[in-house]
Amino acid sequence: MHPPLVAPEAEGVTPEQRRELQERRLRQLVDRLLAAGGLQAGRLRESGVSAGSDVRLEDLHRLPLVSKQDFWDHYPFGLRAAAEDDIVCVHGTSGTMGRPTLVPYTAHDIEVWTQVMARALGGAGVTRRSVVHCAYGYGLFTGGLGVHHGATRLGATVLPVSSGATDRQLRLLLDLRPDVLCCTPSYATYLGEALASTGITADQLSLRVGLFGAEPWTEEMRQSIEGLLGLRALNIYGLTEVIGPGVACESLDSGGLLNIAEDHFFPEVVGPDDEPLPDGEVGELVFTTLTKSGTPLLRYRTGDVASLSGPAPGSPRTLRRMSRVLGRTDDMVVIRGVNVFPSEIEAVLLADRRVAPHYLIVEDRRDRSRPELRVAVEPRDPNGDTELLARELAAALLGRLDISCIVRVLDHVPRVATGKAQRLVRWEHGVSPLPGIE
Ligand code: DLL
Repeated sequence: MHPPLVAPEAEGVTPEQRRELQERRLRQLVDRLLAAGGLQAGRLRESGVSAGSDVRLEDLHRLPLVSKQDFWDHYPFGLRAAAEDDIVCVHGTSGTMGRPTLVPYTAHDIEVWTQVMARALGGAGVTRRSVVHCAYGYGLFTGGLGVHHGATRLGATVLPVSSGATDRQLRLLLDLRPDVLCCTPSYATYLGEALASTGITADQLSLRVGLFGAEPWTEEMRQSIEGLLGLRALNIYGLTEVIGPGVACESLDSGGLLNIAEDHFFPEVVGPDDEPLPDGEVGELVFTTLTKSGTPLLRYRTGDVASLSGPAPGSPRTLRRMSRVLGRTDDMVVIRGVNVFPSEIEAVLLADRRVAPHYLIVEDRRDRSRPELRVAVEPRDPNGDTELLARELAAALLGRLDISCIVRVLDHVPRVATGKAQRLVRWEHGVSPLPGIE
């Protein structure tokens, strides 16, 4: 089933037509950056570019990169390229390291964001008849308002519930019968379990589809959420620096990969030496914001690890696609020489039906000469054989990751009711981050 395109002139053109548009937009972007002066203009000039006409799409990989560190070094608004009077709002993220990254938007940027979010929702089958329960946080975080902009553009009814107050969320899910749910995958799990604990089953709800993102999740988590809530769970990706949610999103017909809004956000994947990687190879995602004006970015390195692919065969959507985010370049844990992504651990844990979808990974570096990975899980059945479960999970982790982990089965692993789930903590000294994990 192919949900209709919201913007056929953008989503459905031939790759050649799109490439022409991308190149034209890239040249305009370079001219905008050069005219604005500042950090990116300086780097462009240093690399020998003095006008947009110097640049071709196929040479993009030779141009300088920009990173989160550049946002921090030029805090708060050093990467702004538009006049102050043209800024209409600011969004931000606490980021993975707890430091804020602030991004000023122009009215034009909000329009781009609204369009790409309308496309993302449309690909999930959302129409003007839909009721969208939006439980992403509203505020500096882009989740709530991003979904809101896109859903209103489609003419759907939005319930701007924001995050938290779970009892009220359940009430609204039952009384207002939304067919679309948007929130983080960890909050979807939390909502699903809260429902189950009140004796309500998924078939008493009217949910049909959910757009879940803002944090890493796995195929196993998808199955768990689909079972808990009785809907089709799709993955939506984005980041504040680039625009917010809507940079890429699965559609009902995208074959498990995420369609990239590549007419606005040109994707690349680079390897450890920043060399460009071909489709299918896993590396760091880099985006160029072809049309943004408030904080345009040439080759922004996201820190997110994924691979690129061509368009979904047989789909009217001709956009290139990306895999789900497999990890971050900066949350990759290197334990005794082995690179481990938390998502791989999640896949092993949630593949075991005895494990509830709540866990915490502790990177224990108290003894620097012998770092350990400790994994706390919660059993679905508190009366099951927890020792056997711990042993079997440790064996499965060893089989998949090639390193030994210490698995602890605990009565309760803390849940996330607001914000993004933090599933990896580092323990270098002091008290244990979770009693029972020692
Ligand atoms: O999380 C934007 C967003 C809101 C995306 C709602 C999807 C839904 P930031 O707060 O700036 O923006 O965080 C961006 O979150 O670099 C990824 O590391 C991570 N992330 C976002 N979506 C996904 C996803 C929003 N679907 C950072 N899978 C990104 C894995 C994701 N990680």
